[in-house]
Amino acid sequence: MHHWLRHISLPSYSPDTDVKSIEKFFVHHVEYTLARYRGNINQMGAYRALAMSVRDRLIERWKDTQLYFKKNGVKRVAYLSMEYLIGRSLQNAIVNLGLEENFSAAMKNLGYVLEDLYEQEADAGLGYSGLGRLAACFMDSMATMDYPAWGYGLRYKYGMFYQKIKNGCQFEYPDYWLENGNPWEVERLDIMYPIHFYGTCKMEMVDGKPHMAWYPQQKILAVAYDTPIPGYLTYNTLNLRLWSAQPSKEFDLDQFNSGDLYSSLGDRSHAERITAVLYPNDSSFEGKELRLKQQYFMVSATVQDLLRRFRESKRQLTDFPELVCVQMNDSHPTLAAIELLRILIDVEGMSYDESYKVICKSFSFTNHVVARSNLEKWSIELMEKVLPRHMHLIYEINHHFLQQVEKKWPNDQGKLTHMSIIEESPERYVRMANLAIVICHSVNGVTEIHSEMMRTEVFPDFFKLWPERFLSITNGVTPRRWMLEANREMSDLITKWLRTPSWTLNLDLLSDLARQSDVGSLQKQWSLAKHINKERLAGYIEKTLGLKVSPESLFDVQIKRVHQYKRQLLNIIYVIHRYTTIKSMTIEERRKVTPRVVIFAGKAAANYAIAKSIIQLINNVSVVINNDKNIGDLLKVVFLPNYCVSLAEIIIPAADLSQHISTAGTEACGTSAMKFAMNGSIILGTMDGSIVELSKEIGETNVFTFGTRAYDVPSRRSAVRNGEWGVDSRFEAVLSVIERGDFGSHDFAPLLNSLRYGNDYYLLSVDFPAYVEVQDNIDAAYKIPNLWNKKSILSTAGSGKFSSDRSIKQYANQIWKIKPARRSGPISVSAER
Ligand code: GPK
Repeated sequence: MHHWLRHISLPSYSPDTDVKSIEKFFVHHVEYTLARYRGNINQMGAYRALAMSVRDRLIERWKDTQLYFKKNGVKRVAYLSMEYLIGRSLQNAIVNLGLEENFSAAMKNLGYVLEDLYEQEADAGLGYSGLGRLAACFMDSMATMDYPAWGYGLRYKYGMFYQKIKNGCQFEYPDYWLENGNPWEVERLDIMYPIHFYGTCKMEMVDGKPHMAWYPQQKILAVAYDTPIPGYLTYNTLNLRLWSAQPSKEFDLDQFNSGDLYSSLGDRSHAERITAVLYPNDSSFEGKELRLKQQYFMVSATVQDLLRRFRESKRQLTDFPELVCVQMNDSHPTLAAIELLRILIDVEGMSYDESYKVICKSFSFTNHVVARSNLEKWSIELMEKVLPRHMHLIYEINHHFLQQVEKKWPNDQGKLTHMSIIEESPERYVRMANLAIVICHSVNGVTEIHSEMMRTEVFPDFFKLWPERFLSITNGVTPRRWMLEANREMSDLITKWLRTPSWTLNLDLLSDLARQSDVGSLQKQWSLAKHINKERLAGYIEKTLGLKVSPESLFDVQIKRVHQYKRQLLNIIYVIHRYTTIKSMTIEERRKVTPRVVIFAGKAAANYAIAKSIIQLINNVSVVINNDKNIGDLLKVVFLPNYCVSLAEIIIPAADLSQHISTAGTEACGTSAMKFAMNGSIILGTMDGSIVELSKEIGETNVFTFGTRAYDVPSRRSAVRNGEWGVDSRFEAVLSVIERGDFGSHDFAPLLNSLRYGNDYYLLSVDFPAYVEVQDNIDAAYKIPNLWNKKSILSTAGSGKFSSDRSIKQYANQIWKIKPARRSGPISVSAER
């Protein structure tokens, strides 16, 4: 059969890329894939036909790339993440293929506007926040730089919830992103693995040797859904394999035969529930059984897939680390290592020591957590119930590990208690980060300051035991999506002034803009580009909220998850202060005020009451200020609902100023600041996470930083706790107008109490005076266009380091030890196969 297939050629299906061919493919998909008439196709239909035409071009490259990796026997990395915050794919695919011009012309010939069709696509929101977006940027960079890599994750039916604001309050709605189909995935019913849960373990004798056998109780199938990830201007196209849960037939049949049809259908939905919905949980940890099953489901399917592919090489399993390495995005996929250990020992019959060596050589771990209390830990009771055999193995690993600790620090009970993988009291838990550090050859933080905190505060004893394991790799973002696609105006300018388009592949070239930052004509064109982006955002604000804002005002933006540590509350408290100050001014004084539009967007976890009341406060304040005729354009407050990747792409290019004001020492990195800087937005931030490195690159005088430094946080916290910190009267005045009900009758008492009576853990009251002062400096700087434009250009010029290409190169060289494997362009069908 295979033999005969070889001789079939596909003349009409070799996807040419000229305008006429694109038109033909589009019409073909309208008629044959969508089964519609060409005269009668709406925007959504046109989007789908267009996406299919793009997909055809990706699929060929994608298959060729996989074959190329296989034939060359290259070492690969598997990137494991519970989240991928992809956003939209159509524009990204067309741009990465280098075909935006041709597609645009073809669509125009057929009566469509390409950009309008982009807007039809639903975001793939399979992640909650930074960690998930990082995984998506990393996939783009791995593909672009031709690294042999695979992404693995879960195909959630419902992504990050849809946020609506009613009367100022956040409501969460399910995000059924697959409603109009997903043209970017290929369902692979041929790639399916059984995943087992629950049951018991028994010690048995096999060939005269004791052997632990697991008799699981539940079996669910993992089906692969593959998404091609195109590299930018390379033929290479990677695979993101997302697993979806499906009931196993055998399991259903038992009940079906016993006549109980309905409960067999019940099992079906029970199985499917595993990949039904993304846990909307960031930074703080919630130990639910379904989440544990999601994690194991993802890693077990992935490890089986890695082994299947490895076996094709016909090499011994002890060689596994020479062909495969596994990067774990946070501790969530740590059970992957335990699953591999289990298979090597229980199924392959390898010894514990040999198997353990294999996993240590293969696995590495990225930590994204700062506060020790947010580290992931699973109740042992739950682990023993859901994954009894894995729990045994974890005990065994811990036993060997504690012997090493004992050897290094004899009779040090404190060290044993601290470092143990098992937490004994008050309840028994598995500490996943400890487990990950023990079994991995490398563990990295995501900025310099975060990595330093890992060495000194989060895992100091592990650092003393294995200093060589600890690395720092600063996060990055992809300049393709965040500059080239989101900000065409500015990208064209950069290409013009750098006299080369190659900065999109070598972001360090941006530094040459610094030299030209004083040039008048550049400044003029630069601010014009910003203005066009601001008009676009103003249009979006008017369309969404019915509110008119002036693009002449300073656009001041804070967009990120709503969290106490990120301090949106400090921002809105300052806005209230600014409002009352303007109100008390004479007309003469008001003329000197810099008009501002303060823009917020972000979601709060559904069960995070304080964060939700911060959203309520922002919205209530916006109602009062925006309707105050007395204030007009001097101050506007905007909360844009349903923050997501595609919304960020509109907001970021339009920002004059962006705020990253977490309490120092609480944000591991914060990747949005990198996107803002690349887009010429000036940073207002605390010396935390990425801001420390951004201000070094951009120059301290070109960013606005303020507030308590990380090393002073503990002493100031204790001063606040003990009532020794004198609170600024302006701060207190704002709290009392909120209390008085000037911003609605909502009960803001819990929010206000979180700032009073020594409760101000995030030091808002402490940092407030410095924040007011730096805001004054910003107002003054905005009044001098030359100065402001120069800072804006220098922000972009200094952001070259923050390309995810640089991050991925570091991972590849320092951790994965893999090399690019670039497949050259198409080879004729007969030559290849
Ligand atoms: C950190 F611990 C976590 C988490 O569960 N989810 C998540 O998105 C974020 N993060 C950090 O909060 C950010 O500072 C960081 O930039 C991002 O991960 C990527 O490293």
